[in-house]
Amino acid sequence: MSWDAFDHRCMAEALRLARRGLDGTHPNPRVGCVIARDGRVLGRGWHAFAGGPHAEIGALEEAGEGARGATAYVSLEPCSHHGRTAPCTAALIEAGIARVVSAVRDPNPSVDGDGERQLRDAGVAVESGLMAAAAEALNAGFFKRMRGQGPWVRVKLAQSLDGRTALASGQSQWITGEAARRDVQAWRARASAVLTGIGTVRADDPALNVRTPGCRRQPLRVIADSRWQTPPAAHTLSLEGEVLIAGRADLEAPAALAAGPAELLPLPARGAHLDLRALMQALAAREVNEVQVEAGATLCGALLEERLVDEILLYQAPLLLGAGARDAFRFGPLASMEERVPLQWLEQVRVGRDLRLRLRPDYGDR
Ligand code: AOF
Ligand code: ZN
Repeated sequence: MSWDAFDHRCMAEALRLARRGLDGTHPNPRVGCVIARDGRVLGRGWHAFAGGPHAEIGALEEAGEGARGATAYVSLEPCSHHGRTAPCTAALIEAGIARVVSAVRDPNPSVDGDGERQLRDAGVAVESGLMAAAAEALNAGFFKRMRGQGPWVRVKLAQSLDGRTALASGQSQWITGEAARRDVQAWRARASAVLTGIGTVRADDPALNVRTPGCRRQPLRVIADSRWQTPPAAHTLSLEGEVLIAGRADLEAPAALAAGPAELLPLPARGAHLDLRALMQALAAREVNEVQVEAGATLCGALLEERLVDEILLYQAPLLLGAGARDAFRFGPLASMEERVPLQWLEQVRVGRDLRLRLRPDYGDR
């Protein structure tokens, strides 16, 4: 398939529109749509929240009669099923769209190529694959979950230049500056769930909610708490939004916790801890696309060892914390350099006085 510069511009615009749904569409993907004809954009749309209209519908509405004979650029294959809303394929056909260019096939088993098929059967020219990598990266969690591989796990860290995340006392406020802390809120907001460990709950009593103005959805807050030790008075339990406490099924949760606002999730044990794969499966079953982990070295290290980490969101502060301060990941010790965990750089940007580094563990087939 060959696409010209205008095709690329339109798809880039559809992807920009899709990003407007970054923190709103859970559990749906972020999708954008541009309708254009003769080198002119006639309609723009995006999916804002689950249950709301799909991207194509808004763009068709804006284009009106202009949609007849036009091209629709969609950052995801148009849906062909009746979900919370009617199929977009029917709306595109009805409006007289002549050509659909989509970035990537919808991995949802209820669509998965059926959208393209329906459009073709109705005589619409269908092209797929334009800017596919960018479209998939925007919905990495949705794609991973729909492929049955669980949610996308992003570990957020704030560390000193010597790789420390807190003093030995646990004191960690603040390693990074205000701009970085605001940025963390934005990444939290786009996650379906925020995961922490009981160690962090006991040491920091974190809120774990999203406090950006205008925030419409609180991610599910999850506490990995093998022994059901979450204090019933923990701050996060008193805030708006759902809380899930995951503990060992072979241990009984105290009555005070069971009577509280949090839902309890008993899981199989793995040694003295939780089976973290079972936890991720349980989250995927709740339609969690992206999990943001904000935890201490024990949980982060265990996730890394289980090869469950998809991405590290690292805020690197220009300061040193010295001997005895806490590590970011507790695992190992490694017997040889063969066992080291290689990471790939995804991004490096300055955020205020700190650096934001995004990395992806490259587990290879070690
Ligand atoms: C599109 N355009 O903008 C989106 C799509 O329950 P529903 O009706 O909202 O459908 C959700 C499914 O539709 C979702 O799992 C994904 O397969 C697709 N999302 N499709 O054509 C959109 N958001
Ligand atoms: Zn749709």
